[in-house]
Amino acid sequence: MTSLRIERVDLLQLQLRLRHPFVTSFGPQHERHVVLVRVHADGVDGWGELVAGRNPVYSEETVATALTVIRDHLLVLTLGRRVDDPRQPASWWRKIRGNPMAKAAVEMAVWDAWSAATATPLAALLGGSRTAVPAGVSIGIQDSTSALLDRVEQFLERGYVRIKLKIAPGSDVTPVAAVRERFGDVALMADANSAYTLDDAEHLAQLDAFELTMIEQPLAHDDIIDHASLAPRVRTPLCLDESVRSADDARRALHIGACRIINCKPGRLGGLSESLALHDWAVDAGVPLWVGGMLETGVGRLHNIALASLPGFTLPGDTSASDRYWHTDIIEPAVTIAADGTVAVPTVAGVDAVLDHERLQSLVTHRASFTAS
Ligand code: OSB
Ligand code: MG
Repeated sequence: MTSLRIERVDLLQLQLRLRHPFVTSFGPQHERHVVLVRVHADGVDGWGELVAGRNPVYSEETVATALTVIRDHLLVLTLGRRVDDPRQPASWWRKIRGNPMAKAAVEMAVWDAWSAATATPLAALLGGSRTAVPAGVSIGIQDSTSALLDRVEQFLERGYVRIKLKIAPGSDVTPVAAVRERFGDVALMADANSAYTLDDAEHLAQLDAFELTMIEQPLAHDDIIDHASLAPRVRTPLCLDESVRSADDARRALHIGACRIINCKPGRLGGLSESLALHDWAVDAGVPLWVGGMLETGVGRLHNIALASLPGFTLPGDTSASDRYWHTDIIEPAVTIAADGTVAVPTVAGVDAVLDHERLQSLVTHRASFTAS
């Protein structure tokens, strides 16, 4: 039986420019401040990626708060301990409230170390069976409808099978109508990132004309009650992202009719263990699920794709290729789209084997190491 002692944790910070600015209802984003977590345990290295932003706009977590929580609270409960099941770290940290992205960054590194130590691909460890998952893409708000149509066309040409459009007041019905009109019955959805209120119910109902598979998180980031009031006023299914932070949150949201679909992001849920709990609940409850993204580098991207191989992820997610955001990824080979519009589920056991270590070293701006005393 495998057992790993967590001997050292390294935090590596890097700053990466996006190929194109990514514009959402939060505003434009030009770069990502990435923190990679390396867990060194019994001779193997496992990697995790912090998905918190520089600014607390998607959730209250930031790179700075997550670094503090990891250093001062998670690592003291982690270093020197033995893992004989990668579900354990999440339980060690249960008394630490919130801070799911900080937890996920470390927890996913432990899963990845487990994958390397047992020579088992992460997808297999998690119970995934698919060998490829559909490629979906999230498209930011563009300056004009013609720019948006060009962008959608490029992604469809590259093979993406589902298009998600970011919307916000002033950029919603018109661009969605234009994309539907131009590209026929392409699988289409919209993500509002909390930009509306219940007063906008009639306006949002105008989107019903375009047969979207869902509207993601139209209302407040921490709300389910108003979403439950909105749901019967629109025909389009609602999906929750920001306001579901645990499998229990999902159960409560479904119970009151706040959503019909859930976006599963391991960073928002505190890691892969909670993602599995959400997955298993969703399968039981018959709730469609998909894997979201947070503009990950190859590290988090491979983890997300492995997760998406589970049977309960019944809808295409924001599982895009490396070149969606990066000129050069920090993994080699990068994630690419196959001719059939899918991305391959990684068969490698541990991200370390595909990390471009040289390139990574050249990008790191700050590093810190913590060892078991
Ligand atoms: O709401 O799903 C979101 C990116 C950053 C923060 C929040 C979200 C997103 C995306 C992009 O939509 C998903 C991706 O392509 O990684
Ligand atoms: Mg979202």
